Amino acid sequence: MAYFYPDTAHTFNEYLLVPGYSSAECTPDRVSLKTPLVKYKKGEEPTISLNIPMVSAIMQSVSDDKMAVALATEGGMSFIYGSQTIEQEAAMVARVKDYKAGFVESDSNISPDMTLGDVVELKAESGHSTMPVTVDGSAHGKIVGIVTSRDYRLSRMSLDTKVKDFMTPREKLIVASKDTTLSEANDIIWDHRLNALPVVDEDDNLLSMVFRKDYDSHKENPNEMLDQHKRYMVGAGINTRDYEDRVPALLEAGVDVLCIDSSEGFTEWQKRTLKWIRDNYGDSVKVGAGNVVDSEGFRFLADCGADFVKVGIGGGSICITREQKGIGRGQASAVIDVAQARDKYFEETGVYVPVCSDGGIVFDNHMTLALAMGADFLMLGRYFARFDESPTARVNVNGSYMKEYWGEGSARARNWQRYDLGGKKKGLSFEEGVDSYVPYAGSLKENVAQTLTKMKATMCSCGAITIPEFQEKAKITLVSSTSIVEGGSHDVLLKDSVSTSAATYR
Ligand code: MZP
Repeated sequence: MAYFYPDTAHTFNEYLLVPGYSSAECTPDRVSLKTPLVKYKKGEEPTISLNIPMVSAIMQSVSDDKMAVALATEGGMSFIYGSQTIEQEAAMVARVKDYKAGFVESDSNISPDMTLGDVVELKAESGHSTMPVTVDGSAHGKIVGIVTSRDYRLSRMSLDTKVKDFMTPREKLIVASKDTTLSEANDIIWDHRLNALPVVDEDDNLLSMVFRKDYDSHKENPNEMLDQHKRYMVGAGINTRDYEDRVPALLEAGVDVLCIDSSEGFTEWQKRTLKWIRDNYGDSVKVGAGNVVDSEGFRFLADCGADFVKVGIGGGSICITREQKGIGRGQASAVIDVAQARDKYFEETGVYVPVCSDGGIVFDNHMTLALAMGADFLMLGRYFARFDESPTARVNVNGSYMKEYWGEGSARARNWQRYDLGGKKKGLSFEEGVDSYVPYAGSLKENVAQTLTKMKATMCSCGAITIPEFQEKAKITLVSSTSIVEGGSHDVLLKDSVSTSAATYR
């Protein structure tokens, strides 16, 4: 007879945290959100810890190199999507590893034969007043000068004046060579009182620009996830089919952590993939596995050698697996069960295998709840898809800005490897995800800062200033459906809605 779970499966929305005693030391500025990313032995430190407990989902519409740089800057990590060719994925990883913070590709470039009128137009379009002049007007052409607003006087000059007649020419420019570090570049900027420093190769081709205004912002990122060579850290998704080719290519590109991306991780295919990695690289290559939703699945993957285990089936915002196949489990119940299995495993073996709660986070407070329930970190798709840095188009839908967001199991992504589990290539026979819009929310930096402020405030309300302490002290209660209603504003007329209907009435 089938096994019946004794308890109903619950989602995050059905729980609340009950505040605990907060001492005077318990203040948000003292809260550390550092959390292990990969397994470690009792008494040892994990080789990789995240500075904030957030990673971005292994999805086409979420994690490319741009997202990876933005998130690593804030202390989290992206997992570049694996549903692309090995070469494309490795190239994205390489771009993150090659990214030099503070060195930006110039996006406002002109050629010497363009006119002052062109400069004015470009400035209005891009908002940039510093424009490198290259022979062909491209971002990497041979540099022949630079134009800043100090080079022209609109009231005295004709808009037909050629750029070459008023630019600061190459012989008067201070430039840096390609091996210059950011701190050396900043010294040059300060010593010569520059606003911008072009970086060029040995043939004088423009590589990037370093701007004075970026100097301070770089210093403002104390949480940056950097490897020992001060490069941003990045993860990447792999599948259970082409790992013998994909893994070496990603490692060659400099990837820091891998993760088997699959809708179901409790499979022989994952065991084989993990075994192949351990046989070929020992423990030097870090690889997470998943997804599972119960203790049995966790133990299986931990025994197979996973460096972390990802939890969640069917809870993703774009996921219709539960409708299509009738499988899954309420995300909160899954996290609670797996986190308990992780603690038991730690007691028995002395090995701590971090748990990642993947999917189903709707509100910021769900993230805090997931941590309280035992998750070490969170994988988020919808949350990050809304930001400027996600790879998808921003579109205007009925007067509101939206970003596109589609599931890996949608016909658009066609990531059949994620859903067929393993074996012979079968192709996507039915969809398990949808193609959708999410409300555009602006920059990652501002949104993440806001979320973390709330997270830290909640932790303080529960008397904790570290994630392990929070997990130890958190008191969590299930809530009835009426108390969920009580949790929002109720029995009042919101001013926004009143003025809207008043306006409609008029
Ligand atoms: P969410 O943060 O948008 O709620 O969920 C993101 C997670 O949903 C991903 O990390 C992945 O585990 C899962 N996912 C991605 N695509 C699909 C799908 O098409 C999906 N069904 O379930």
